[in-house]
Amino acid sequence: MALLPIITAPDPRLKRKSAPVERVDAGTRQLMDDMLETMYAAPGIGLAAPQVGELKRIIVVDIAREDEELAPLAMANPELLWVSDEDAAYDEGCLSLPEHYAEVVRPASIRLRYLDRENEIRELEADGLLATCIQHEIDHLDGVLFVDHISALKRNMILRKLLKLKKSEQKAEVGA
Ligand code: GNR
Ligand code: NI
Repeated sequence: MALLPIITAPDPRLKRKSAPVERVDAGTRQLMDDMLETMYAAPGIGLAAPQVGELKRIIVVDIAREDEELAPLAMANPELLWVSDEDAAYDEGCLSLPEHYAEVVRPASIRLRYLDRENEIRELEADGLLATCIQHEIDHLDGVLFVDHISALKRNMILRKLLKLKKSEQKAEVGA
């Protein structure tokens, strides 16, 4: 098990489209486990492989609260099969856009297909926070961040702040 560094915006790797996994092998399982460990440590309720620099279609999710048992989900090649006409709005955050939140509207319910940790094809129906989180993670696999769903004004405000933060951190590293 290993904690992986999480990439924050702006970073070109967060804008790329990730490649499908051919099959879930030992290496894929290791990455899934490391991503779960990294997600729990952050803490977060989801994590997509490109956020740790791996441009592969792999996501992990666990929306259980702290007082509930762990409910880890690890998926390769998640694919939406159906989305509801009904929408739901959630105040979303992202480990790659630290400390910024905005209301995002998405389909309220979804049905998806994916490969599980054992390389078995599975289907899942989700609504509520789980549906929101899975859609947020699949977006990452297509180079889309939650700020791409909000107004350009709010998006640019958040991205400008993160760019400033990154520049000041880089200066601090160099010791300037
Ligand atoms: O930890 C996270 N919380 C969250 C809250 C609302 C909607 C989506 C999320 S996902 C986020 C972790 C993350 O950045 N996953 O990519
Ligand atoms: Ni995210």
